Amino acid sequence: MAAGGGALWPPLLLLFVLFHLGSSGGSSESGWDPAGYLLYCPCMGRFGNQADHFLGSLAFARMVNRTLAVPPWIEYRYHRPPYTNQHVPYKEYFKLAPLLQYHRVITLEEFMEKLAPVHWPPGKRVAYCFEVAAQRSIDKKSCPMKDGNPFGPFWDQFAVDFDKSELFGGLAFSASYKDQWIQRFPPAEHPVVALPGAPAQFPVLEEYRSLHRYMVWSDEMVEKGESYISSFLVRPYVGIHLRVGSDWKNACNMLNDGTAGSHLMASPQCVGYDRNTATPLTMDMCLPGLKEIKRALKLWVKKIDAKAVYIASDSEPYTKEIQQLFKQKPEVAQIDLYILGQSNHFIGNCVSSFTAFVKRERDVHGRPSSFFGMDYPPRLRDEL
Ligand SMILES: Nc1nc2c(ncn2[C@@H]2O[C@H](COP(=O)(O)OP(=O)(O)OP(=O)(O)O)[C@@H](O)[C@H]2O)c(=O)[nH]1
Ligand SMILES: *[C@@H]1O[C@H](CO)[C@@H](O)[C@H](O)[C@H]1NC(C)=O
Repeated sequence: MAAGGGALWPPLLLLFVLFHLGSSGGSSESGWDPAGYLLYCPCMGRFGNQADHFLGSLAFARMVNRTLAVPPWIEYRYHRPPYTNQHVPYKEYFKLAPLLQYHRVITLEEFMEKLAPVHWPPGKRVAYCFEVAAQRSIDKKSCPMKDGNPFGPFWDQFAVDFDKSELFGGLAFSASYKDQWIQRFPPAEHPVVALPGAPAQFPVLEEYRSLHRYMVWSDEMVEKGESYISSFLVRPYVGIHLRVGSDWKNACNMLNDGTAGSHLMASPQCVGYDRNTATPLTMDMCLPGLKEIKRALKLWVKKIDAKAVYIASDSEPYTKEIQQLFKQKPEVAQIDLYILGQSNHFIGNCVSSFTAFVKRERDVHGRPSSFFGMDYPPRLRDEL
């Protein structure tokens, strides 16, 4: 008897453990979330833009209580191999686990691999978009999910085609529409909402900036970044972001013809989010000249008694004029972001969302930043 009972126990225990894992529901990687999923393509802009959109999308997913399928980053590699779009898994740069402290997420890769075959099979893939977006299609009723680049290649990497479209109007992604979203798309009838773009605004809203605290660098990135810092830099060091390439000059020219106002791309981060009280956006804040770069650099090097300067740049125009302390340049832009984030003082470009990534990360950790053309930026609402 005793022996028989003993033999019974382990399988029962095993069953219980399996059941327990299986029932963890939407909380993480296994099981199906009855509250539904949210999928989107980070189809606008490069990394800085995609990161802004990611934070807004994370907030939106929580608002409508759907698990967010975290998409890979789209990198445009036109000038070096493989000369096409690269899709870089979120986890290559950041940890997934910290996001779970804020809301339920799964990577899009894992969603496609483990959940889609059963719950979102071919034939049942519905696209969701604004009526106005569908107006551009031939029948005026289809969402432009795969029209052109990067849209087509993005869904093609997962061999996804869409079978039908669900159009909506009179809605926006902001918090005031929360109830309308939930009523319009209950998860029982709309388990997977797939959108052509991010359900978010650009630039990221002020109240969502602090969600950056959940974007934590992966161990590999920390290791690479730290080894770079210890090999080539001495603390304290000033990090600067020079956004001065030819594409940027064109963007900043909008300031000259007076059409831009104070809000141009990421500029709310330095002029303020309220258009009525925003400080004027100057050319030095958008496209700092050599004189301004030298001035700001001198000021902060002296102030923090810096022993080194790290220059991250979209191009290399001032390398001869400004003495660089090392030659090797990291081949991954995100290493630049990491090193700028770790600097003792950071001087960024107010209008750039690449800078905005660094500024948010530093704000979250209480590290000081300034901008070219603005030595003492106003405090934003989410700052510590
Ligand atoms: N490595 C590196 N790349 C940079 C730097 N500045 C800009 N880039 C590249 O240029 C891209 C700029 O696009 P975003 O990241 O969206 O940032 P942005 O400055 O707002 O620029 P736009 O997208 O043109 O509005 C980045 O993603 C990088 O690929 C830099 O300092 N270092
Ligand atoms: C949100 O989704 C989770 C996971 O499916 C569920 O447990 C919870 O009850 C939902 N909350 C609301 C308010 O619907």
